[in-house]
Amino acid sequence: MDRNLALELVRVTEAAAVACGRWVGKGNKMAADDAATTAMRKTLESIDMAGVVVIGEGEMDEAPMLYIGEEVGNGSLPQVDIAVDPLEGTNICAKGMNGSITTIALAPRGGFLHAPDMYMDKIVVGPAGRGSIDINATPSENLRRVAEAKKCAIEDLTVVILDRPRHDEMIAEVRQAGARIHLITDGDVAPAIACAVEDSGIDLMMGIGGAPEGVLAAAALKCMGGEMQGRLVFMEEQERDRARTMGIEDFDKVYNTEEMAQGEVFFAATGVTDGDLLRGTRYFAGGAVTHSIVMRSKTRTVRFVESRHYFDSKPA
Ligand code: VTB
Repeated sequence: MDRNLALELVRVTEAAAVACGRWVGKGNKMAADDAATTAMRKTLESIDMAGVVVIGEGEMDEAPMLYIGEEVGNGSLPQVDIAVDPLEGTNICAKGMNGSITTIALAPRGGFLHAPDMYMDKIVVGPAGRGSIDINATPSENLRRVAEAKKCAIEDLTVVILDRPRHDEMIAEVRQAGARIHLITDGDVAPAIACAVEDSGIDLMMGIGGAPEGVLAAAALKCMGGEMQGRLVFMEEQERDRARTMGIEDFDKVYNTEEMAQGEVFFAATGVTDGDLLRGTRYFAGGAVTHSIVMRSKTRTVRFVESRHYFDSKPA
């Protein structure tokens, strides 16, 4: 695939961030999400690809845009699958808190796990911890192994966990083991990626979050040489039926990074509000500054891109 697709994708996440960044702190998560989705869809139109959304805003009847099955791009080759979360962390954005991003990933047709909109148990480490995690082991055992792999003390590790009652036991165990914790209110894609950035200050992410978000994180981690394991968490029978229709047969399967994102994968994300991974979008008279990460798995070059957008010389 043409490597310049990476630059096309970062244009998409930048446009979404500049659009939804206007809604930061305004208490209206729907409007923020809508702004990001509209901008993303518009920017996608001109890209040379025949894309199909496989991770998106929902089904056609529940999402007006970027729904699962929607065709994006100008229809020319290559044939690709698209995973999007136009605004990951809508609540964070609406409250003006840390950690919201706009994000998109691309794989050859059939490359992404078609994860239903349900929960996934996840564990993530960066390249230095690769091969040392096991989602079936206890949190303390995982911490012990990652500390060994990273040649540091457990006390030196920082783990990101979504602040939810379902994680109370895990949080207690991680504290008992001696690691530092960064609790987040929402948005587990950016911190998963931060695990693979050497100096981000984040070493692991653990716990139950969204399955679609898991696939996006896996795409990014693949590009960075990190590792993720994920297992779907079924809360009700209906979800099993739904998973079946999406081609999932083994409900206990542990998916590794490669199984969630196969082939040559591209990934881009832009900060909406400040976070561990990216700075948020800032505005100045007549323009905005965005901070993004963009990469592809083939070469594993990780680019952080700061862009200055001047509104008077751009189409609306
Ligand atoms: C998860 C997480 C997301 O929403 O889906 C979470 O992966 C929802 O979890 O990043 P709860 O049902 O416990 O609220 C996000 O935080 C934001 O979309």
